[in-house]
Amino acid sequence: MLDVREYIDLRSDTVTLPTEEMLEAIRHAKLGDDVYREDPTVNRLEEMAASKMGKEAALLVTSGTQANLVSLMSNTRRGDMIILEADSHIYWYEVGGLSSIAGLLPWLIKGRMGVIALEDLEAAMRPTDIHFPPTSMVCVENTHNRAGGTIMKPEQLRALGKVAKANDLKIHMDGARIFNATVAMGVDVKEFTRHVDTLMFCLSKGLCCPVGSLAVGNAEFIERARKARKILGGGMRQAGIIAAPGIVALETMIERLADDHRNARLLAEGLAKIDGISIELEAVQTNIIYFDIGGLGISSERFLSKLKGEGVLASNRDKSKIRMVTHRGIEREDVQKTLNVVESVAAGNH
Ligand code: TLP
Repeated sequence: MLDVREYIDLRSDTVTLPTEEMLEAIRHAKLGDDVYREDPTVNRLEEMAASKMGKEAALLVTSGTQANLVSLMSNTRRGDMIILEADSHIYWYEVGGLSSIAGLLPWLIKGRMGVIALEDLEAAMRPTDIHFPPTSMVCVENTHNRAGGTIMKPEQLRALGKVAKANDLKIHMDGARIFNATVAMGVDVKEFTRHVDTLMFCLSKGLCCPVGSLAVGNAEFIERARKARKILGGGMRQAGIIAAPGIVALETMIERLADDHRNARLLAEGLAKIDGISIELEAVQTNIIYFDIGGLGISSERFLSKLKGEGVLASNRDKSKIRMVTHRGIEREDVQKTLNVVESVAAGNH
C-alpha cells in the first residue's frame, strides 16, 4: 500500500490529519448518545456552528455529501426541480443522490468561475404550468471546487438570493470550504451566510478534522435534516469523538488557511512559468489549483504517474487538466520541490 507520508500529497485537503490538540480533545471528550441528543460535545459543536453562521441550529453529519443530501431532502419535495451550477459538486461527485435518493430533477446553469449569472437564473424560471415540475431551490457552491476554489462574493450571493426569494426558491450553499472564502476575503462568515437559507460546511478538509460536516439553517430545517440523517443511517451515538476535534477546528484552525492560500499562489505562479503548462491565475483565489498540460503532449494519467515517481501526488480532472490542493501538510519548501519536479517532467527528463 501507498505510504502517503513519503509523498508531497496535493490530491486534496481531505488528506489532512488531525492535530495533537484534536487527538487530546477526542481523548477527553464528554460523551453521550447523540440519537437521544445527550452527547454534550456534539450539542456544543452544533451550537457553536449555528452561532458562528448566524442561524438558529446546526446538525453534525458524517460527510459533506451527507450534509448536502440531508439539506436537499429537507428543503424540497420529491419530484421538485432544483437549480445547480453545471460544475457543482452536488451534481458531479455525489453519486447522483439528488435524484436517486432525494428524487429531484437537476436543472443546470453554466456559471463563470462557478458563479451563476443573474440573468441566467432569471431565464431558468418557468411559469406555473401543468407540464412542469415545481422548482423549489437553487444551490450555490462556495468556494467552488471544479471552478478552481473560486469565491462567490457576498454581493454576488445577495443578488442571487434576491432573485431566488422573488421566485419563492430556497437557496442552499455548499460551503464545504466556506472558511477558505472568508479568510481570503478577510470578512466574517455571516457576510456570506445571511444571504442563504441553509448551508453546509466541512470539518474534514482544510480544517483538518478526521470526520464530519455540519448542516446549518433554521430550527425547523434542522429538525427535518435530523430525520433525514436518520433515514440515511447517519444517526450516531457517542459522536462527541467526532465533534471534539470539530470544536478545536472552529476555535483554532480557520486563520491558518491563509498559509494554504499563500502556498497555492506561489505554486500557481511557478507553474505559469513552465513551458507547456497553462493556468488561469485569476481563478486561483484560495487553495485549489487547476492547470492544463495539453502543451506537454502527454496524457494527464501519464503526467500524474511521472509526478508520483518523483514523490508528488496530484489528481486529474480530465485528459489534460491537473488539480493540486494545498493544505496544512504542505509547507513552502514542498511547493518549491513540486515546481522542480513538474519542471523536470515537463522538460521530458523523467
Ligand atoms: N470534495 C472532494 C472530492 O469529492 C472531489 C475533494 O477532494 O475536493 N462539496 C464540495 C465543494 C466538495 O469539494 C466536497 C468534497 C464535498 C462537498 C463532499 O464532501 P465529502 O467528501 O466529505 O463527502
